[in-house]
Amino acid sequence: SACQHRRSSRQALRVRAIAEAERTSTKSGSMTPIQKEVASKLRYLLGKSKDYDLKDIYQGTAWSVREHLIDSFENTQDYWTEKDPKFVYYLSAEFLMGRSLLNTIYNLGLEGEYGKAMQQMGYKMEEVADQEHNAALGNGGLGRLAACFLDSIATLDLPGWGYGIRYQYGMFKQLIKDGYQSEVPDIWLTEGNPWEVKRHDIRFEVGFSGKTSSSNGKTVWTPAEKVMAVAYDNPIPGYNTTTTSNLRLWDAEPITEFDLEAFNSGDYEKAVEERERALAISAVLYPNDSTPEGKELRLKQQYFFVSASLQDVMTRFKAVHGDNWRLFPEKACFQLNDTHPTIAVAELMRLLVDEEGLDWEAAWSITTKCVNYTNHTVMPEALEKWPVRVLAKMLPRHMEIIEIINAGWTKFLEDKYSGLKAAERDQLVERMSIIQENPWVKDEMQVNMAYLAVVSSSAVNGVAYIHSEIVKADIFNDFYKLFPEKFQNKTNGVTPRRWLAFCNPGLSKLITDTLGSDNWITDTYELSKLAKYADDKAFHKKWRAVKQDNKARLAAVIKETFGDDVPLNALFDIQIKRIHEYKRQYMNVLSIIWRYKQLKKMTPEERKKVVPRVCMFGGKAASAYDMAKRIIHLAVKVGDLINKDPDTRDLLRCYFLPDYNVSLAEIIIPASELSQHISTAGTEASGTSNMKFQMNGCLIIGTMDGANIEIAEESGKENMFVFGVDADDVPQLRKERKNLKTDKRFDEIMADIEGGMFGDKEYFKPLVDSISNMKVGNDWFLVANDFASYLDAQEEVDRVYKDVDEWTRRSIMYTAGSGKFSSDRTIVEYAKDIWHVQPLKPPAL
Ligand code: 9GP
Repeated sequence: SACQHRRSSRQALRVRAIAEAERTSTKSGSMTPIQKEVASKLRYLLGKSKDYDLKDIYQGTAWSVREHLIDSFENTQDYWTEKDPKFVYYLSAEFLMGRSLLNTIYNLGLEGEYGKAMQQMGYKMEEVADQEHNAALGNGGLGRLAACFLDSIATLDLPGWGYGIRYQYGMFKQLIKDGYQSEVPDIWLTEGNPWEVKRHDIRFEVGFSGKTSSSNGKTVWTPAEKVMAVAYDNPIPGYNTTTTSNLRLWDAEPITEFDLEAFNSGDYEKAVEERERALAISAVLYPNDSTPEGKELRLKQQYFFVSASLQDVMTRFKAVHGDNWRLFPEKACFQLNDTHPTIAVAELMRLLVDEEGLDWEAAWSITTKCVNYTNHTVMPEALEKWPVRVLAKMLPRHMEIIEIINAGWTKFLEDKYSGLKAAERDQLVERMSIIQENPWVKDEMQVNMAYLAVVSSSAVNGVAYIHSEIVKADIFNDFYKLFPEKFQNKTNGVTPRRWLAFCNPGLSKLITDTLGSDNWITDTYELSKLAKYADDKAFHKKWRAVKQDNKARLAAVIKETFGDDVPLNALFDIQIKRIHEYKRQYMNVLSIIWRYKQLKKMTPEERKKVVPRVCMFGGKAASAYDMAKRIIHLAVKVGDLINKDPDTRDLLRCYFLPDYNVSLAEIIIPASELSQHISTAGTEASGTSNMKFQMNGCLIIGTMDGANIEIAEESGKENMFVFGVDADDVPQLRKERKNLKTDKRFDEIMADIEGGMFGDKEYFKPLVDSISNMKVGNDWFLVANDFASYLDAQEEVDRVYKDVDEWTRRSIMYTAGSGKFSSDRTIVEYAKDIWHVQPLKPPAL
């Protein structure tokens, strides 16, 4: 296109300009030290002394930043090794890091130097940063939380590392073709990754299947298959501190690269078979969120990274403390991020008993002191259960260990409840047993991983107040009654660095100028001082100007994606998150349809009074989640109709932004005015984007669910658009749903979709049936129950938006009330109440 052409010729001009500047400045010695570093990387690493494009500039810059990062990393790790403090190890199958360049530059305080160097070279830092691939080793909230936690752990100088898998392919890239989602592999490593360091010498064997035997009272496991786990370190810089921590990710490699014998005998396939099998383990992230698939490969991945991580930690411990294993809990603790790493419990027992020769009781005492578990969901399908058959085949020794743990556990329960009637006791023991019958598959026993985690952990926590209450009252109630002291709440948080300071430079500057310092970046409670300005008209003006600039930045993305100009006076209304029935994007689409129908009926005079809206969706559906994919299609088709309609297009738009990811969120969130967090009460464990929106002064329409409740407490419930049934009422309402007299507006919209207003009648039928035809679906997430009050809340949104002062006042109150939701606060609580780790700041370099 002409636009592209202009861009590339502009770029060519600039490339010539740098080459020229470099030539003359090298002579005159006027290149800044950073500029020299970048030029040197371009020349000696990428072999480019001329004709670089923007991608090359990114690479040169990133490789140069990496050197600063590694200096800080080594300094930290050496210091920690010398001091030997207690460490926390965050075991997680997902780390959704996003891009690293700007974050690293800012965290290390190098923005001045790099900014200047980029400027001299004729580039803007943002456009260079834009070249980086997103590291998408996570699905959504759970993986992004792990990334925010690492940032806070480093910023707070806490000795702690993350451990996970270096997936070859991360979260799939989402394409929207003819309005349908399609998935394309995320190829993110082909251009090299400046943010990792391969540790050729740090490698551990991980075995699978085979058999166990016993000799001299010791159990010996002889795996039939082995792979090598090789470490890749990803340094994690803290903000404004000397600490650079570590995320160690494991890559699977074959033990023998190539079977020469097979090759020589002409069997090429066999020659590479071991290699293929090994590579498959760390090949791909399972693209599920709250609905994991029970695939064997997934269990293999879980065991693979957990085993390598434990062996790694234990090797370091042994190098200093020999076999003084009693000291281990004073030096290490493990946080299980959801049930995915729970096999760690059996692996730690195996390593201590079989490999280190401890007796069972001693090993159990150590294990239970070291392990803690965070639950992130109440969705029963996401609480992993592995068939005994699968576990016994893939990890025979671990299955034996789980059986011994369960035998001890059920014996304990029988003794504890010996006073109960036999039938009642048996029922209770069966209910709480780690190994249970699968109610859906005849004669299949399964291991309930969440129960294994609860039984083996020192602490179990939920991720928002209401969620932790549900954990105690519902999903682990029997366990809670036995060990109330084990259960805690740790309300999630997000890093204010990435999610306010760096992604919203305009607001960040305004806040710093207003408060007279940037201390809020590490002490977000300072933001509460903004409340003083909530009614200050001069401040309002500046606040709104920042939002307007950010809206223009998002509008440019829409223009580039859809070719549409969106009205900048419209209310920017956002729902970005994984597509799931419980999150109710569907309900949002229905309300957009209703809005459209109303607009169509209005006279031109009436339309003049309407608040224009641009509604935006973003999010991926798990590849096998059929209903979620239908919801995406409906959102797209509704947009297709509305966005073209000359009667309404100035007043209403609907866009489904493809391939939602971290860096897109960094543009969307600062530009948002209203964001939707509308899950059925009691279903969203916490949510974390709600916190990011709040920090960026975006108003929330939401249910009393997850962290929304605490956000309302901090920023004022009266400033939020709250609607919908309460969590306590949900079970009863579900039972009564069949008899509900549905709202007329709801019925009308159902009939419209069914009647083909958006085309694809057949495709949308299951969607319509799921919430309105009680013979087919049961409206489990109570869309119909909440629809009327949702529309009321939406009307209230329009009313308040017209009152510019009131809207701005509320917006300021959101940011002012967001102090609690820094992940620094969350991590301080984990460190104090669960991990018992202390800050240890390395000396300056
Ligand atoms: O669905 C929860 C989400 O509510 C929460 O904010 C996030 C981080 O705690 O975890 C999500 N859970 C999962 O993705 C799977 O358990």
